[in-house]
Amino acid sequence: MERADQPASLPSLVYNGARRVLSGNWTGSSTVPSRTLYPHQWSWDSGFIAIGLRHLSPTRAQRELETLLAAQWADGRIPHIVFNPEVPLTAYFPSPDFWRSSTAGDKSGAPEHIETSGIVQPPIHAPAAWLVHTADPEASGRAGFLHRVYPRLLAWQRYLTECRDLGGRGLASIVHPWESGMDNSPCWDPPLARIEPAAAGSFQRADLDHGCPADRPTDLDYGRYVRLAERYRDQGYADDAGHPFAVEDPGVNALLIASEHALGDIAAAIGADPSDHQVRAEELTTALLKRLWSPEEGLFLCQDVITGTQVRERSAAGLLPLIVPGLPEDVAAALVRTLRGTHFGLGGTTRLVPSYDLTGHAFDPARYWRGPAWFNVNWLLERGLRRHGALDGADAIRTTALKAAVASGFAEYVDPFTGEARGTRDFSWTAALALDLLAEEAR
Ligand code: 2M8
Repeated sequence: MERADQPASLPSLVYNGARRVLSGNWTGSSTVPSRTLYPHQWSWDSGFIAIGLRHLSPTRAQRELETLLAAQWADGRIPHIVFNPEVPLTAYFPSPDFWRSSTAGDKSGAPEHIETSGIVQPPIHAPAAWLVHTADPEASGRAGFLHRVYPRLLAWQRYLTECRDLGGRGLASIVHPWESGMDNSPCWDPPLARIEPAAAGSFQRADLDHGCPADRPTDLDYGRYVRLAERYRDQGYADDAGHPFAVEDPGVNALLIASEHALGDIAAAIGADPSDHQVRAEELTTALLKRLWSPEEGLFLCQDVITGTQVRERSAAGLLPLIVPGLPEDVAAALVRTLRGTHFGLGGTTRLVPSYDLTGHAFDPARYWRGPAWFNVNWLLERGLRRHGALDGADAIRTTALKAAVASGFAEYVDPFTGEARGTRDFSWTAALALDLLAEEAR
């Protein structure tokens, strides 16, 4: 028990701070990433949020995921944003009147009465659903949670593995940088350079009202993001009508494999046959290793599907396959060496793993996904290091992330060298994943 005259301990600062952030960002049916910068529901954010919320309220964590799944399209896609109709259109761009999902997306099965974006984000949802279930399996069983979400998660997995295998190589492609979740990564610079930007003045950014321009993407990149999204919308969000941007990203595909494993766990728990998921997980792992592993770099690299070339940039996405169960031990060991080496500096120059190569030509410790450390990426790597027995590395990330979360005011991201806060504060997944790391420490 802490005495009133003693400074609060780190666990209580994490627990109370995270609970405050998650309560403040709860809308009654889901959690916004940030009240200011991101005032709607985001897909992969909700997955990470549910993973942390399960420690406060497994029921609320179930609700978080089920609210998102209620906006799933008939073709299986889970949209990257579910819009709250009570939020003014000017609060976030691109707003629902840009995406026009219920009309432009009707042939692809967009919901009629909920407005969403038309692109997707990385598939963290099946692992999140499984972790939420394990927080209180009996209550989850009584509520029928896994029975309800399994068919939806299955349709989502099939959308990615079938409609998005644009290279025909057994991996999913992203068709917009935002689909990676690592929106402004230098990995997108070469494929984006081919896209004619939307005219400046044809759209009005809202992010600069809340974020520092030096930390956010440039206007030129924003113009290209807008052009790509407009084009996809104008083809009815169809995936068989051609894409000017199509990239196989190792982070997205690593989560796809983790999802197939989680679907196997869910299937077994509800009395369905998990063997199909096990076979698919192995097939995806084989394709990931064959297509994206670079033994010379000790890292997975993105593949530009349109040009058929490797994107020669080192990003944290290339480390994320560490979370894949059954990754060959020599590959896992090489990834751990890369994490600790000059490009990511873990345990040496950096406090948390940076989003991009410290020695890369585009490295910037402050700019969005071009160097800063993000808590979700570090949480995934903590899980991966632990899975592969690199316990000291996992413990170091966990301790540093907990301290940085509190010291930064639960920042969206931090400077990888100093831990200085960047982006918006009171950010939901930072709070949620800190809670999960705290629970890991207690275990
Ligand atoms: C950021 O992305 C949105 C677009 O989706 C934006 O910049 O406006 C990314 O960090 C993304 O990974 C995250 O899901 C989203 C909300 O937190 O913000």
